[in-house]
Amino acid sequence: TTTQIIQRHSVSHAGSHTAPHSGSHGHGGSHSSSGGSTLLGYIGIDTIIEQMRKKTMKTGFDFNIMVVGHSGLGKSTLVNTLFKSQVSRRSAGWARDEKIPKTVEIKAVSHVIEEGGVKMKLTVVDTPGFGDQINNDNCWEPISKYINEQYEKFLKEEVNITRKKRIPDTRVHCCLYFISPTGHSLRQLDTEFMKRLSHSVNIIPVIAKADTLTIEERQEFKQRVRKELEMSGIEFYPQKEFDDDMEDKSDNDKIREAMPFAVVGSDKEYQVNGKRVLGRKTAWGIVEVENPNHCEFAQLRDFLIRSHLQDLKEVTHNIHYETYRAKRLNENGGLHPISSAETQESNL
Ligand SMILES: Nc1nc2c(ncn2[C@@H]2O[C@H](COP(=O)(O)OP(=O)(O)O)[C@@H](O)[C@H]2O)c(=O)[nH]1
Ligand SMILES: [Mg+2]
Repeated sequence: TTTQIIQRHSVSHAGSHTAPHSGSHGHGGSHSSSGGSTLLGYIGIDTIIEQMRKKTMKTGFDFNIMVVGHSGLGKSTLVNTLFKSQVSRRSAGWARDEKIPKTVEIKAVSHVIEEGGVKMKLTVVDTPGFGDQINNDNCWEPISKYINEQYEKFLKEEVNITRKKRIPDTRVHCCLYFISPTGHSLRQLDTEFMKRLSHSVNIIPVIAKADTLTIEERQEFKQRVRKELEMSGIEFYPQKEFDDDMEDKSDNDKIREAMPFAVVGSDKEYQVNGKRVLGRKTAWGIVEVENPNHCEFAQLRDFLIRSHLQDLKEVTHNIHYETYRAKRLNENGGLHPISSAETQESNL
């Protein structure tokens, strides 16, 4: 990480005339050891990381996940699992034994989760049973509408003459699509939905209720689903075309080969080997939701939160939102801002 350096420990780095906010060099143990460049001494470019860290700590960030799929596939349960698992075990105020009601409308639930001083507002958008009607022809429409409404809200804030310093972000950063664990193939509705929405949102397919398949069936099914998605030309997240470099590509290839993650959800805790774990109790034992030998929930969670959260947000902003924005501004006949009266009206 060091630049071309002559090791000079006494460099009096730019600390004195950096940001007007005082104390910005309090943390910077890193710069004194990195020395200075040959001609200029230490400039302090590397402190941008620390500066960004501080900003993020102060403002926090939004992260929005949506779940979609046939009713009864365990969407609401998985939402609870996410909130109850390591992601949020420490967050207070989560009612322990709430019964999950049948979801009847698109509903967003938010929790602010704090870890290491960083606040994340995690919102999960639960959608009602999708494909429950006899005629499912247009059942992706309300979901597509919701996704676009969030883009529209963001756009209106952006083109407003008096802009907020920080626009609240309700855009859907990823859409978990639940595939029924039939062991056969995707249904037409699945491919139809993913095809239609894959260009407006990051779609992450998952195999629901994976505990109903044997290990072998699971592997076979995963392979078949991947093949079918490929044949239908469906690009799920992480999309190959957005891999930035070879390192990205090789990391993402591994993930793509492991997808769709076969997950199990539960909001009940059991005692296993002296530890409390989230699990499903069956006549032959407990399926531990967060145990990587039992299912791929932990992998999915780590993928969403630990490795790809920032990228999900960036792809949403730079690709999906950008596409929406370009289309809208074209329709609007150029860049003239939408009047504030109009904005207010539509916010009602
Ligand atoms: N076997 C199994 N059952 C599950 C799983 N997740 C949820 N269920 C059960 O499936 C039923 C429907 O769950 P729910 O979360 O309401 O599904 P939703 O309609 O997709 O929101 C409930 O009885 C859950 O307890 C799972 O991973 N495996
Ligand atoms: Mg539900």
